[in-house]
Amino acid sequence: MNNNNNNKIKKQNKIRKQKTFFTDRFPYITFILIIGLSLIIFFVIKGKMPLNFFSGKPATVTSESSIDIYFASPSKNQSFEFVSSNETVPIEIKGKDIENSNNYNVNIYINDKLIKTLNSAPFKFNWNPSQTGSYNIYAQITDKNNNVVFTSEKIPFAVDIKNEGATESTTAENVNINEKKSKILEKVNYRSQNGEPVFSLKCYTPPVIDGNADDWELYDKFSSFTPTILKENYTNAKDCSGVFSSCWDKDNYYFLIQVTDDVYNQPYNGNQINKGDSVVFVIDTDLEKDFNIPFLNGDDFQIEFSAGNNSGSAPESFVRWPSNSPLNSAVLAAKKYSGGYTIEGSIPWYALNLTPSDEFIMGFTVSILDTDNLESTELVISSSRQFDFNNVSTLGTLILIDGGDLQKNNQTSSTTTKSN
Ligand SMILES: [Ca+2]
Ligand SMILES: [Ca+2]
Ligand SMILES: [Ca+2]
Ligand SMILES: [Ca+2]
Repeated sequence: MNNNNNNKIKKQNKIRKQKTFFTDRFPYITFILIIGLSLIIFFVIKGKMPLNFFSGKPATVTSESSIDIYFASPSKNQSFEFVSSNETVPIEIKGKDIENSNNYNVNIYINDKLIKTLNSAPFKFNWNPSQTGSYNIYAQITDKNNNVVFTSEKIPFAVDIKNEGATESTTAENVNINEKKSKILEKVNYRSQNGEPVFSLKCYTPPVIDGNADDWELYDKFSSFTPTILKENYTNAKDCSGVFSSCWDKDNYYFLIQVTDDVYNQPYNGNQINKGDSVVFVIDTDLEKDFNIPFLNGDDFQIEFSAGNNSGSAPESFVRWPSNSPLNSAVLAAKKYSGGYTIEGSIPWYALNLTPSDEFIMGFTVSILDTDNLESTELVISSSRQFDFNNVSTLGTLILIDGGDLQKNNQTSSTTTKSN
C-alpha cells in the first residue's frame, strides 16, 4: 500500500515535470506563430496598397482617374535638333482640372529627376538640356498637402546638339596659332567667370565691307551666345542666334556678325536703334586698370549697330557711351534676308583712342538684341555668360593676336603637311 502510494506520487511528479517542460516552451511557439502571421498579413496588405505607402512618400488620396492632364509639348518621340547648347525644349502641360484650380502643384520629372515644380497656370517653361541624349518626361500632380493625386505616363523625346562645345576655330590645322592662344591664356588675367576669351586675328588683307561673308572663311567663328537679358523669352536658335568673327590691322577693327532671327523688326533710327533688332559692342579698352571697376568710365565704349530700319534705310551705328552720337567713322554694310541679317563693318582704332598690338587684351562683349513683335527689346543674347549694359565687370574678353598671314599660311598648309 505504501509502495503503491509512492509510485502514484512519482507518476504525478513525472506528469508535472512534463507539463512544466511544455509550458516552458509554449511562449516561444506562440511568439513564432505571431511573427509568422504578422508577416503574412503585412505582405497581403502591402500587395493591395500603393507602392509609396511603405516608403514614406505621400499616399494617393484622390482617385487617379479624376485628374486629366496631357503634355502639349514635348510630343511623344519628338526629336529636337539644336545648333547650340543654349537652346531649350519647350515644356507645357495642359488640363482643365489643374488650370481651373489653384490647389495643385505640377512636379515635372525628366529621366526620373525632379527638375521643376509649377504651382499655377500656365504650366509651361523652357528646359535647357545640357547634352545630347534620349530623355523621358512625366508630371506628377500633388495637392496642397503634398499628396500625389496623379502621375502621368512617361513621354520619350530626344535632343541632338550639333555644336556641343564652344568656339569653333577654322584655323585648327594651324598649330602655331593654337599654341599661341594657349600660351596667352596661361599668362593673361581675364574674367574667366564670364566665359573664354574671343580671339581676333590680324588680317594682312582687310575684308571688303560689302555684307558678303566670303572673305571671312579663315577667321575664328564665335557662336556660343548665351541668353543674358529677358532670357526667359529664349526658345531656340531660329528666334535668335548668331555667328561672330572679327579681325584687325593697324588701322581698323573689322567684324562680321551673321544673325539668325525669325522676325526682323527695326522700326527705329538714330538714338533709338537699341529698341529694335540690333547688335551692341561694349568694350573696355583698359581692362588691366579697370579689372575691378564695375562702372563705365572714359576708356569704355558702347556701340550699337542696326542693319537698317523696316523701310530699308542704310545700316547705321550709335555710340551710347561715351558720346551719345553716331559713329561716323565706322564703315558698315548689311544684308537682310528671310530668317536673319548680316552686318559687316570696320571701326577705326582712333575712334577708340587705341593703338592695337599683338596680344592686346580688352574687355569685350558682343550682344544681339532681338525685337520681334513688341515695341522694345524682347531678348538679349551675349558672347559673355552674363551681361549688364551698365556693369563692365560682366564683360567677356577679346584678345588681338598676330597669327601671320592667314591666306598665305592656308595656301602653304594645303600643299605641305608640316607647319612652319
Ligand atoms: Ca565682306
Ligand atoms: Ca526673333
Ligand atoms: Ca574702363
Ligand atoms: Ca527680331
